[in-house]
Amino acid sequence: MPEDGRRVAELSYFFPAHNEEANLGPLVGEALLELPRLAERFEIVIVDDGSRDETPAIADRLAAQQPDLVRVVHHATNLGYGEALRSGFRAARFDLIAFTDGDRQFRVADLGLLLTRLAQDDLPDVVAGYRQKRADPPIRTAYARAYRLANGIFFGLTVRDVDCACKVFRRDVLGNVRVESGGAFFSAELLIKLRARGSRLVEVGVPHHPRTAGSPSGARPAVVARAVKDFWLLRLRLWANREKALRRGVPLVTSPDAATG
Ligand SMILES: Nc1nc2c(ncn2[C@@H]2O[C@H](COP(=O)(O)OP(=O)(O)O)[C@@H](O)[C@H]2O)c(=O)[nH]1
Ligand SMILES: [Mg+2]
Repeated sequence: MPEDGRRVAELSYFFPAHNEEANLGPLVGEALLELPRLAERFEIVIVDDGSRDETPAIADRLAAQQPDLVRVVHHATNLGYGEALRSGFRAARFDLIAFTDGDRQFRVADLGLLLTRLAQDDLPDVVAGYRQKRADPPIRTAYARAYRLANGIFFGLTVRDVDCACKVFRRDVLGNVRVESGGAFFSAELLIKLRARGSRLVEVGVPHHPRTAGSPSGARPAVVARAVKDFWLLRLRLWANREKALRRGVPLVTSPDAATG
């Protein structure tokens, strides 16, 4: 719960799930328990990214059990991590939008740390978590360090943990941001473009837990190759014509601001 004990009025929470059959039920159960402590009204959106295990059926069952609180977006085929986040943002209906991964490496209750920070006097637009101690194999930490360095050098992006999948956004800042990557570069591109639009982004440390079910795919060669391609595409487009590059694509959410932005 946010430290001052106050709940936010409304919160959309979503998570991407690709072959997460063992994590889905427990994560939705956790969210149904924790979100009422954080928000007066909330919704849970499961984004099934073309899973080939029992994820689609389990997701439908969970939504049928709680039709007012749980919804599902299915991708017919596997479109990638960024496309899964894009679908989550598009489906979200409330003014505050949060996501975590669907593999239970973050705790839903820890979104409270982010919401507490969001309510502080400087009124940030985005609160991004950073993993206090990353619970992944050392090779992933090494990759992440190199990636952070590259984002810093080529985009001036100085956040501690670009890919930390524990973030909260005010809806209105997302109405002006367009992200083109559909892969793992999505999170970096989103933060780069939010900064370019002058959004206030702050960071808060969050615990990170080892994956206990399912298998990670974030470092697969195809995933990394797609991210590298999207990284350079954005860099070249920004060099060629910065304003035009920022206007490419569709806004992440629809909002009154989007019409003018
Ligand atoms: N890697 C990957 N993850 C996906 C995809 N679509 C959805 N996800 C979800 O994204 C989250 C992070 O994936 P994971 O494989 O654990 O990546 P890691 O934490 O970076 O090792 C999980 O919730 C996945 O279920 C996809 O196409 N690729
Ligand atoms: Mg993971």
